Amino acid sequence: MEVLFWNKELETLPRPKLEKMQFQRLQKTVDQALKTHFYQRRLGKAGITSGKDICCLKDLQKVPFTNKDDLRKNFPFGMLAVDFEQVVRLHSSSGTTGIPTVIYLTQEDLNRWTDLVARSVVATGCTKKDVFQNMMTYGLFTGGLGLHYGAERVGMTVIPIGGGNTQRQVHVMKDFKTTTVHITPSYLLHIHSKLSEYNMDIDELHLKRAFLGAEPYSENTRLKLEELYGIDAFNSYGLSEMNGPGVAFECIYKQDMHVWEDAYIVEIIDPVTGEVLEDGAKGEVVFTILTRDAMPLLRYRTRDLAFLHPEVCSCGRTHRRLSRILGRTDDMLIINGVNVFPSQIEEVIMSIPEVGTNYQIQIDKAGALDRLTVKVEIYAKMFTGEASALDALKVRIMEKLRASITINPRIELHEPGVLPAFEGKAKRVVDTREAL
Ligand code: DLL
Repeated sequence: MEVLFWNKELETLPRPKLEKMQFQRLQKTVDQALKTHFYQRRLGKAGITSGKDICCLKDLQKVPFTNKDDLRKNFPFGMLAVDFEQVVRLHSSSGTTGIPTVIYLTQEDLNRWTDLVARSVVATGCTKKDVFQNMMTYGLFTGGLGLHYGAERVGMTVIPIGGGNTQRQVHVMKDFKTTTVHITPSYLLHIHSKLSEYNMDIDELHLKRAFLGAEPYSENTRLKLEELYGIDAFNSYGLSEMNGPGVAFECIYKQDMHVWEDAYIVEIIDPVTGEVLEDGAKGEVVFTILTRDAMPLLRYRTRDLAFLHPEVCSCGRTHRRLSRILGRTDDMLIINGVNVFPSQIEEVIMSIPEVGTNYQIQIDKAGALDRLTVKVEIYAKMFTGEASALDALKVRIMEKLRASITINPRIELHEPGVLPAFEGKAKRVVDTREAL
């Protein structure tokens, strides 16, 4: 396998040099953050009034955490560190509560982000010969424009189609011989279930790779998609607060995602105590962005759970790798007292060959007790055989799930196309307990 680099020097910088660069950038970032009232107060309380108060990288631990609530409370301009006229772009998200958060970028910030995305796509083997169909939503969501500019900078042929209109997506893929797609894993699964309806065969497409991200998914889902399409699927992680995609990306070895550490300091903390954990230990991911003037964010708590690989990657990059996101501090379900992560359920059902491309997790009340139902679509051919085969499959799914999550779920088998499908981020869990 040929390892390609966008900026070999930066990507393979020896760790001592990389850490020196981080330290210098951290001091500057703290000074920049101190231009906002928010950080003047927050850092002032911790005795930090200048970047010079940070004397080594470890001193970052003196800096208090920032969280989503801080962004909401200071909406819209409370965390802006430059004159508004210097801002050339903003992105915004309206989380589940509907209170928006906003991220600002100067022209320089945008250039730096674009470069990180260019670096990410080249790490997967992309060159200007590739045709890139960007099937993420454009607009305030960062998935569309973020990848768009990075792929253009590499010189790839960009098709800015955005999300939705599945039939057209498939035709465009065929007509322009798309080699690379950027898409949520749930939407790529859904598209596969539609191919026969559009009389399209996978062999008519020229797909080589997919960048999958923006939502949690299991390793088994990746493997399934790689097999269904005959492609390499690369995990891509990011969040609007840290610009968007291009924070961490897999290289051709697909052994988890390099965090671009010249631009981000990543820490893994104990989500309860806030203590910083060693590499290899699972905890909450915390980022400090080092290359954004318009809106510096220090020690931002993502609520995503993962771990860092201490070992060096075969590609030669020195930037540490972040594991797949294993769950979120706020997505754990408590079902009759047992803790269950949706990711555990997905990992199991996607390992069962008869299971198709969509599923849903439902929790409701049956009397005083919680009831977990896992609804899965299975391939149509299963419904033409013996009813007893369906019963046996139900039992097999139930037993495999029970072995993983320790409780008995009800299993519903559905034909393809019955469960709600998603063109952007999927909503897999329907929990109606509180509504009762
Ligand atoms: O989803 C940015 C992005 C766009 C990443 C396109 C990758 C590709 P937000 O809408 O702010 O930004 O959502 C960020 O999505 O904290 C994770 O919980 C989740 N997430 C993003 N990528 C992954 C991934 C974008 N590869 C939130 N695996 C994050 C698991 C992911 N979860």
